[in-house]
Amino acid sequence: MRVWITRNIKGLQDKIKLVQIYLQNKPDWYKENVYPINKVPSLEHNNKVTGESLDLIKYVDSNFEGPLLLSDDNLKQEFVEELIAYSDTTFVPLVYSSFAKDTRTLAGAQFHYLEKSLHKFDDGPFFLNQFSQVDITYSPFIEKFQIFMPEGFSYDITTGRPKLAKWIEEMKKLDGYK
Ligand SMILES: N[C@@H](CCC(=O)N[C@@H](CS)C(=O)NCC(=O)O)C(=O)O
Repeated sequence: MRVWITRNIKGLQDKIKLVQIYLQNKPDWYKENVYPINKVPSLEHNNKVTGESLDLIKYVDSNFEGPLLLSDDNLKQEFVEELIAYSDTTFVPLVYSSFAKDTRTLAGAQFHYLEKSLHKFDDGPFFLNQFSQVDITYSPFIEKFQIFMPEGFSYDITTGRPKLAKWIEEMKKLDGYK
């Protein structure tokens, strides 16, 4: 979803073709001829196959046309890199593991971190003032947690977090994301 959104937001629907892989029944050709790691996503471009969603967001952003999804301000770009790294090392695993423990406290700390980060450059609904790679990085996870956590744990991730609520609302307005 991260790479798919990147492709759509950059208007690359005609340049990058989607190939659906059923994860419960992966075709042999995918592992044998495309991506031996046998996970999604992967992208075949210039006779080379690249994997890892976070690497691919950056790869698609810098190797294809369309609006650049990073900042030319060094301080902001540093913040972007920090937040992107945080997603897979900390945010996602800690929210998942919170489902088996003290969900409100442990997951709450992670959503609080996002709320605080959304306040850092207080000039737009996104993490930076313009839409960027960070928004893409978190979006597939937040959208699922937002639906699942009220059902599973009576926990609304946006309560007391106006920035996060606004971010979700603004994301839903983007065609490339929808
Ligand atoms: N760190 C990798 C994770 C890739 C990954 O685990 N993909 C999952 C789907 S989200 C997958 O292909 N699962 C199928 C499997 O492991 O058989 C990334 O971000 O691209």
